[in-house]
Amino acid sequence: MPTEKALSVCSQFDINCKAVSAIPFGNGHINSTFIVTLENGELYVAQNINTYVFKDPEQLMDNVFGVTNFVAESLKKCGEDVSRGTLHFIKTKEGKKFYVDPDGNAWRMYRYVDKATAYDSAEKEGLLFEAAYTFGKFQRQLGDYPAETLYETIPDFHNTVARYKAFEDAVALDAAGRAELVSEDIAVLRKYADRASVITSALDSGTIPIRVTHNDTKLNNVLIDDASGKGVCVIDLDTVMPGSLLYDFGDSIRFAANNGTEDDKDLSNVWLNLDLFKEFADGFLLGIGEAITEAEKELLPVSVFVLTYELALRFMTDYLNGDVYFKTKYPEHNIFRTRVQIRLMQDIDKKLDEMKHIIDSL
Ligand code: GN1
Ligand code: MG
Repeated sequence: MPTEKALSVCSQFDINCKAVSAIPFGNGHINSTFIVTLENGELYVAQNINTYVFKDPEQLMDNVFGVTNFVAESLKKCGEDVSRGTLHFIKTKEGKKFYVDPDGNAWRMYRYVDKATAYDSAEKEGLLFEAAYTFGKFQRQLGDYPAETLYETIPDFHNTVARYKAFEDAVALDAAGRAELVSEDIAVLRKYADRASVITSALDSGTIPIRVTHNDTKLNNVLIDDASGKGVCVIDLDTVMPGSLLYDFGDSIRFAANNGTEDDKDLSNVWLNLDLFKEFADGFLLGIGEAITEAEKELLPVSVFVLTYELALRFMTDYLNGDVYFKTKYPEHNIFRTRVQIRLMQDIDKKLDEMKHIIDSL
């Protein structure tokens, strides 16, 4: 999305001052994000919503406003800093929650959170603990959220069984003619098919509860205060939906406790760092507070495996479909990402017992 476009849509929002510059920002794989500076020096974020991924921006933004207002109320009650403890979205001058430009692109704006950083890796001591605590706390803050009022912005988002089916469909369709090139990776993914249902069946049988969860708990979806190193707030709220605590836990670990990166070309870098696992688990459990059940606790280690497997399936599916979902920088990007997740899940599988011991020790 061109930068001039981001700048031009700002005048539609209720910000009372002219926007003078917009620059691309962040490393998200879905939406296009820009930092906007106003004439008076104030900073905002303008974001182009990816409507291929989020088919109904109206419902999406209803969720986002609902959740941010709810967290703001919860912060007020606890006497905490409302201005930084949640994102603040700005309505359009017409009072709408987003703006559709003449080309049909959907846009939203929120206040930039100053002096805080979203990290792509656990590069500072204590960072992971803070991030984990903030994600855990976010779930706690939404503990009483009326889940039935939330739209399912992406149906079956963390339904790993449905993700497996989509993967098989993509292999069968072979839309981009790539299946033969990656037949070995496909075979590896198939070997684990029976593991896809671990979380879905626990939810279906009522063994674990449905909660309002974030569902995209990458380390770079939480802001950390530059001065204090404390967690500030959770961002990227598009997938806040009814789900399982295990989704947020497993997805965080697969990203933040991977010794390598999500698109590492050197697979020998890719393994689960148990020290980071411990730091994250510690922060997350403290952030959640009393709420976690024994059955959920039991499944924490295996959730890391399932969420990693799920993302391997998703990257592979997108590779086979011709890179229509995730932003890619080169044609093999999604297959490199797939291989990282495969390598990581195989390492995780070997470390399930060690993870269990760590959880028990906390
Ligand atoms: C996407 O938007 P972003 O980059 O935070 C994706 C997540 C994946 C992640 C993998 C809505 O997250 O589910 O885990 O990429 N978000 C959506 O990096 O699909
Ligand atoms: Mg993001």
